[in-house]
Amino acid sequence: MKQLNVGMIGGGFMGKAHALAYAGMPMFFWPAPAVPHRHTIVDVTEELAKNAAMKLGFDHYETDWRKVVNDPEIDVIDIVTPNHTHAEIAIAAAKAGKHIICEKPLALGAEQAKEMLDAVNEAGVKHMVAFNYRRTPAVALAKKYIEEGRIGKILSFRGTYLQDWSADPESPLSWRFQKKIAGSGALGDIGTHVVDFARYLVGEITDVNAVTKTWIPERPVQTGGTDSLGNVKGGADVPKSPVDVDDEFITMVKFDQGAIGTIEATRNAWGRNNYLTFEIHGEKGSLAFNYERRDELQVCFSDDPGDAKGFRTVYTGPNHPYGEGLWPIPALGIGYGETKIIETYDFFKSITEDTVVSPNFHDGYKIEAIADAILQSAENSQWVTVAKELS
Ligand code: NAI
Ligand code: SOE
Repeated sequence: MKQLNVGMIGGGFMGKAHALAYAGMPMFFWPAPAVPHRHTIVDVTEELAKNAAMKLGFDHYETDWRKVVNDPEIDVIDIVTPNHTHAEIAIAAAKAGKHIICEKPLALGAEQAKEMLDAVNEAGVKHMVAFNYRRTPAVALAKKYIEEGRIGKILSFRGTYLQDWSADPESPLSWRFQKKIAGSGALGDIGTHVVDFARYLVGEITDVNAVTKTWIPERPVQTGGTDSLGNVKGGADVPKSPVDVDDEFITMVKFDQGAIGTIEATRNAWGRNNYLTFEIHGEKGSLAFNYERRDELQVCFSDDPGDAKGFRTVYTGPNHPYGEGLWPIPALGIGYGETKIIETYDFFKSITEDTVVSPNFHDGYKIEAIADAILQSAENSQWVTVAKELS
């Protein structure tokens, strides 16, 4: 069985999720396309890197990502660092001939994302951007129904991503609230997951008309680089600094095939946790999904008997996408980890079978262009057409 050596850059929340996926993927999908080997992990200090290596099962650790990117033993570079570092690491990794999986959002904006896309294309390496939620089996099932024409021509898409971890003004100013590190706020951090759903399920977004809001203009400065996602609060004695990104956005969208829709995201919605949803209406039926009930797809077909018409629940399991690798009875329940395991499986398959995997840097670039258009639209209070050459 082929083994691929992974060099992971960053040992925080996503470091843990991706390491779990490397360990778990062959247990779920056997024979695995290749066995991921956790070779080297990088973090910014010796202490962080050493701890991450022990905790996440890597053989080696480093504090300089450049050494790992240029290590001939490494096959795959996994970028799980804050957003402002993605481009430099990915471009260097492409030049070194490594296959790359990079966390979302791909970059700080479309211009930077294009440089990353050019670098991987020039190098001929495999590339993926980690919008893992589309690999939830219920979301992949929605895609299957749409491709089979089960809901007919799509009329509309409504997508939300609502969380509440930053609703408290004492939730600190981590890297996610700083434009120079994050690029944007709720838009880049969570709204892009919905944009990925919209493009995956419906088609290309051509026009946007948006509003953005920053509800909490300053926050206590967080100590340390890792974002505690509001689980550690600032105190009255902690100095505050300005937030220069959006807390919330809502946009209308138009799609290339004629559908219309809305996309919104906020991290200030008390009571909402990982409320990542879509509802799609077609000429012959509707589909609805909420990640907080991730084993379920709500379906309604126009030819359902009149006395049984209404949404009903399909619980995903062995008969559905990725069912062969997951649990043997519907509704045993998958978690966040399984979405990352499936992502790893598809990425490794693209490497060993030499195929194109999606979402890749091209998708990441298009999503950045849509995010840029959303910010521009909000600033100018008008419809903005996403650059034509991207479609
Ligand atoms: P985090 O704050 O938990 O961890 C980031 C880690 O990277 C920290 O340990 C930090 O010390 C390290 N780091 C920073 N600069 C570095 C450098 N130059 N070299 C090596 N290590 C460095 O952040 P988290 O939540 O893991 O986010 C990382 C990326 O993953 C972000 O782009 C974020 O948007 C994305 N993300 C994606 C999720 C998804 O569902 N797909 C979920 C959470 C985050
Ligand atoms: C914080 O909003 C966060 O960790 C995002 O960065 C992820 O992309 C999302 O999936 C979960 O929430």
